[in-house]
Formats: sequence, C-alpha cells, structure tokens
Amino acid sequence: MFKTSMTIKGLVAGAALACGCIAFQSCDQSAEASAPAASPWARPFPMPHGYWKKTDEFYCFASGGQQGGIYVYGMPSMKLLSEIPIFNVDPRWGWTTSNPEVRELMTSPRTGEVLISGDTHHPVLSRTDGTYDGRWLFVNDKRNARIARMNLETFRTEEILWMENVEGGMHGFTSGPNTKLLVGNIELEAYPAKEIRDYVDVDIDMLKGPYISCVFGVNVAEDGTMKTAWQVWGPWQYDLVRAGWGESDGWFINTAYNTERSVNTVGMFKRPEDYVFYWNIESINRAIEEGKYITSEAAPEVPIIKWSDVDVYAAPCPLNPHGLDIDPTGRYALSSGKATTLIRHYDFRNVMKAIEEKNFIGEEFGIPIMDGAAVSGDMDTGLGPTHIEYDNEGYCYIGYFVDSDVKKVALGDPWDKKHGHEPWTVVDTIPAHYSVGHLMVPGGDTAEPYGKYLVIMNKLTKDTFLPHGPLICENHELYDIETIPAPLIDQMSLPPESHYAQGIPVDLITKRAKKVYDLPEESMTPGVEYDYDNKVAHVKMTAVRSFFTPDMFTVPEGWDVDVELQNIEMSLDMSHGWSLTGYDVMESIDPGENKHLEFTAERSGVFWYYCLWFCSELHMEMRGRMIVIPEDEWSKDLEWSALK
Ligand code: K7E
Ligand code: CUA
Ligand code: CA
Repeated sequence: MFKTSMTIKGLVAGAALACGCIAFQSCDQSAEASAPAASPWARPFPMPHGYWKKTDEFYCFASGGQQGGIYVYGMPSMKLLSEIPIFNVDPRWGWTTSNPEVRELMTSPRTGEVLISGDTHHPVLSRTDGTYDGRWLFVNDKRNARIARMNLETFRTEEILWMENVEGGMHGFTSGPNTKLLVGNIELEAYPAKEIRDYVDVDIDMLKGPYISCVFGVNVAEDGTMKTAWQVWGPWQYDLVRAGWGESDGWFINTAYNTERSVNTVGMFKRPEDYVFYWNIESINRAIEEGKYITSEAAPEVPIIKWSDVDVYAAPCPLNPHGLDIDPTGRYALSSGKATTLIRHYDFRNVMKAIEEKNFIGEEFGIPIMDGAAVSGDMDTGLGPTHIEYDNEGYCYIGYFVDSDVKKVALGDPWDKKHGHEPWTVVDTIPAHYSVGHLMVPGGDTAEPYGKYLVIMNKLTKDTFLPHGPLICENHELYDIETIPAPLIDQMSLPPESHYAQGIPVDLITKRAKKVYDLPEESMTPGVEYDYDNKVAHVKMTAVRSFFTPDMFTVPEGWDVDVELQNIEMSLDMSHGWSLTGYDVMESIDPGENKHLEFTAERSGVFWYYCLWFCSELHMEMRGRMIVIPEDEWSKDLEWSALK
C-alpha cells in the first residue's frame, strides 16, 4: 500500500493509520515500521508546561456555521482555544442581549427585531498588500445577510453590518488584497423593493420566480468601520467569490450555479454549464461617478447599480460550480461543477485577451460570454469538488466531497519551474474522513501562502468518534504538506458545522492580543441611584476577588435595572461574571472590563447574584442579593443608601 519513495514521516503516520492507532508508542505495526522518536509529530510525555503555546505555529479561525460564531484553535496542536460569539448569545464569552451594546448590534435596523442566531460561513482576515495583517476578522452570516467585524486584540465582535435592500442569503464573501474593500454576493435571489425591481427591469414574479440578486462592495475605514459602497443588481444569484490580486488586481470573480434562474433543484440542474463571472471594480466606481445608479427609500446612501452599466463578463463553468479560488500570483482561478469530475482552471491572461479582442461566443442578458475552452483548461480529477486552496510551492489542494479526498495538483507556468512536475497533474491524493467541505492551508487564499499544513474540514464523520446522538460532530484533519505523500498528523472533532477557515501565524496575533482591559482613569464609586421619573435603578458595582460591591441592592418591582459592572482586577485570567437567579441574566466580565447589563425587575422577591467563574477560594461566597420590593410596599427608606 505504500510507495517506496515514502518518507519516514509519511511511513509513521501511514502505519499508525493502518492499524487505527494514533499513539505510536502503543502500536506494534508502527513500531516495526519506524521508531516513534523519528516522527516530528510525536508528543512528549509527560507534557511540559506551556508546550502548546510554544509549539503552535498558527491560529486557525474557523466559522462556527449554525453555531453563529467563530471557533479559534491552535495549529498544529488542534487545541480549541475560544469561540468568538457573533450572531449568537454566549454568556461564557460575555455576549448576551442583557448587554445593551450587544443587543444593539443584534437588532435589525430594518425591523427592530433582535436576532440571536445566525449561520457564519466565510471568515476573512484583514489584509495589507495581499497578506494577512492580524487586525480584524470579518465573517458573513449566510442566513440574514450580515457581516461582522471582530477585533483580534480582544477576540470580540465590534461591529455588525446588516446588508441593505436584501432579506438574506449572503454567501460568497471576501476581501480585496487590501482590506479597504470587501466584496460579496447574495446567494438566495431576492424579491426586492419595487424601486429596485423596476430599475433592474428583468422579468420577476413573486409567486413563480425567477428573482434577481446582487453583488456588493463594502468600504472599510482605517478604524475598521464598514459601510456598504455599492450593490450591483442583476438577473442572477451568485455563490462563492474571490477578489483578485497580482495579475487579477482590480477584478473580482464569482460563481453562479443557478444560471437557469430556477426556483427548484431540478430546474437549477438543467444546464450542463453555468458561469464564472469576471467583474471589473473600476467600472463600478465609474458608473457611480457618472450617476448611473438609484438609491432605495430604505437605504438612501447605498448606490444601486444595474449589471448592464458595469463591465462584467461570463465564462462557462461545468455543471453547478461552487468554490472558485485564485492562486498566489493572481493569474489562475480554479472552479468546477459540483456534479462533474471536471475542474476548470481559468488563466487570467486569456480572459483579458478574450475581453480585449472581444472574442465572445454569445451573450445572455447582455453579458458577453467568453469561450470557456479558450480561456481555460480542464482537468478530470474527481467528483464533488467544492473548494481549492494554494501553498507557496506551486500546488493547489482540491477538496472532493464525493470522492472524500483532496487532490494535490501541480500548477502551470511559472510554478512548474518551482515544483518540477507536469503542470495540472495530480501529485498526491490525500484521504479525508469523510467528505470534504472547505479545506485550509494557512494563507492559502492570499498572495503569499504560509503553506506547511493542510486542514481538511470534513462534513461527515460517521463512526470516527464515540457516539453522541444522531447529529454527529465534524472532523478537522491536519496533514503535513511539506512531503509527498502528505502524512496525517492529527484529527480534531468539532461541533457542527464549520465552513471556511483561515490560518495566520501566531506572532501576528500574539503581539496584539489584549490580556486585560484598561480600567477607566476615574475609579467607579459603587452605589445605587433611583430615577423615579423613568423608573430605573442605576447600580454601579465592582467585582474583585471575592466581592461584589454592593453585595445587596433594592429595587421597586416593575422597574428597569441598569447594572454597570466593573471588574477591577488587573490580573491575567481573573474574569468574574454576574449570574442572576430567577432571571435570564448571566454574563462574563473580564479583567479591567466595564459592562452594562439591563433587565426589568419583573417579580418581587429576593434574587441572588453570584460570580460566574471559579475565580478564587471564596468564589462561592462571591455573591449578593437583589431585593425586589412590591411597588405598594416601596418607600424611600428602602433605598440602598438608607439601608447600607
Ligand atoms: Cu462551501 Cu458556505 Cu464556503 Cu459551506 S460554503 S462548505
Ligand atoms: Cu469571581 Cu468567582
Ligand atoms: Ca445550473
């Protein structure tokens, strides 16, 4: 089963796998094949303190999917570090709607509704000159067309942009080579407001479909603030997207699997080929300058442009394409149909030539169609391709859901001088357990990939792990891609369902990561103020091992309570929290952090609040009482200051 050219590294991991055993020491077959010490992936025992911190090379930010946030783990340890809450509520990470700042982020500007769930898909690390810079992480919510921005100093969400004019279905989402412009598209076609329908002027029927959809740009200011720059509406919907760099700088490209404009599965599968679209960003800016746009009543600041007023070109792509990914030079883009074994590589030079020379084989809705064969080449390499990542050695990694493996493919010119293989051939087949979704090479979607590792994000795990009910966890598998064949290093279970992930060198994050918040200059004076006009009790409370001050406060029944909590600890890892019995209020608060919690004291009685974390030997004692007095029994003598 093993090729003779296999390296020691590969042999160790391969043999370990063959007997279903990862611990080399206890595995007879691997002991025969090679001494355990020969593996650079063998772990020391006993485990020295701080081993993972010293050995991890990358942070991996993986979308949580239906979990609504982001998973953070270290690589190659595959140790889960954090879950960044975004579109979900998570008191462990200090993210609940009792906090008015969080609630505001989660309130729809359109409807006023507070949404506490989402579906995160594509994490996007901020970039400078085509490579990650470690400032922010953006991610889109597929369900409700939102984009969040996390600050990587605090690993917390700072901003959520609700995409204007659309109800939902934002899927493809990425950054330009510099994070001044984010681009994305709407996957689920919309039945937009009448003004947009009229302006776009293609057939659309509320009951039968078809519908229309848009691509959008979002400007990111120096401080990270996002603002929708434009929307280009047109007859189709779009799936995944990449913004060009290097040779393709100034363009973005996306796939469309439903060029049939159907509203059901069979209908979306009628054409043997759909499209990859090439969009020129400058032409969009020009359309705005020339006033070729309208705005909607709901979003007067967002220019709505017609697809026919910008430069966009289509190239055929086999049956229902999904992933579309650009190589580090920016020259090649790879995509393929989900239900064919063909993968198509588009050469940006051929695309530009076809556009310049107007070599079109036709048009649809006025969009010129390039000859697919002229701009690209095909490989027949596997079934169910979904996504592609690149390394720094001239290879790409194509994940196949149905084949359940990853094909390592040697790229064409100029990479062939580096890797020495026949271009566009498979040089390694890497098994997946099972059914690859996205896959990730650190920096694998940038102009300068870091390479070294491949994480395969498997959708199905079947019987890989212990049973835990019918909905089964996912499997992130770590491979070493520095050798051919690539050895499997580790497998990591992760709750469902991660879509894309990005890996960034640790020092880009660790040098910025906050350990404690800065306390305000003026220290807080604990106490309670009663606002009789508005029926609000303002409670100022400090938390420090092992006290809340005040540890008792009174409030008339039915009043609103606004607790300003300050954790005055300055020590590493000394988070406290505020958990209120009988109420849906529970929130973590980190060292030096200042936070508001708001709720209504709906029921009279005595309610204990206690610290959330086991912070000290007297953690259990770190508690206090909220006493809610029936309104007709309330008097000013019951105010906190009178009782204390
Ligand atoms: Cu293929 Cu949303 Cu990128 Cu899932 S998407 S896997
Ligand atoms: Cu503070 Cu436990
Ligand atoms: Ca189709």
